[in-house]
Amino acid sequence: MKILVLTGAGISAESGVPTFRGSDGLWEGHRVEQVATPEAFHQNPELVHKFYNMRRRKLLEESIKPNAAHIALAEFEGRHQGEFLLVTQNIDDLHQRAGSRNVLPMHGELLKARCGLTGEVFDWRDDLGIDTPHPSEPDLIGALRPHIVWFGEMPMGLERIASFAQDCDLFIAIGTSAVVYPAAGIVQSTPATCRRVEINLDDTPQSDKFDITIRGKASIEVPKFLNSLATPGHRP
Ligand code: BV8
Repeated sequence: MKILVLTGAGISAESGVPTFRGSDGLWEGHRVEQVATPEAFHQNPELVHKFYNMRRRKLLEESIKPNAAHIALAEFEGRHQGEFLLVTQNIDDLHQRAGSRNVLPMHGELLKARCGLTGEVFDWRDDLGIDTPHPSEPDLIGALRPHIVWFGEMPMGLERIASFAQDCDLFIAIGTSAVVYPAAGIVQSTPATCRRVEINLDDTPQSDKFDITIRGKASIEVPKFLNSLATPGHRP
């Protein structure tokens, strides 16, 4: 069985990482959609760096760790015989820390920085600023940006996602409000034969595209659902 999983901020909520729309999508009075854009970065790089520095520091706090949903996905992947791809919209590293291997962070990664000139990507756990020197060219100042896909920018791995989705047998969307495209449209690129399962606290604009909608917390419902798949002869 070829399985595609798509996760959003809701899977990390119980780990203490704030969601976007649960916090009404505001940050210090700014709409996230206004801060997470190349235009905002061009006009006010300090503000945008501050936004991501704050989130990077939070992610690196001792208390922030994978929850039962992240762990269940990693364990399921380890047991699964068929193809498995975990696409996440999240920029945290909780799936990776839980042990998931085939992770595709389609909106980038908070713990990485990218050189705006060369496109080089670096692991990055410190603050970033307009005065941050390039790791391999110290006299090149201010060339680094967060390795994040902003609104209006092309998400990562779209071709791989599309080709995986077109013949997958099971698609599971977990903890996403399904309002951001093209991520929200992935469900519609799965074949008619694919079983589509949505695990979320609330209904979403895409809920009617799913065969099964499970309402509840990811840390409870994801392990429960994945265990049900492990039951011999279970057809989701
Ligand atoms: C693109 C990184 C072109 C940044 C993110 C005008 C101008 C430009 C573009 C557009 C435009 N109008 C529309 C667009 C397209 C735009 C878009 O969709 N906008 C929306 C707002 C309408 N999309 C883009 O710009 C994308 N790029 O279109 O480029 C293109 C496209 C294709 C091909 C070529 C070119 C780029 C979008 C990526 C933006 N970057 N993140 C950062 O993180 O700072 S998006 C950001 O919001 C997150 O990464 C996340 O992906 C996204 C959605 O959030 P969710 O993950 O769903 O989280 P949310 O809080 O919304 O929902 C949480 C859900 O969990 C809720 O339903 C809740 O009920 C549930 N939940 C909560 N707790 C739990 C739970 N469920 C279970 N258990 C719990 N405990």
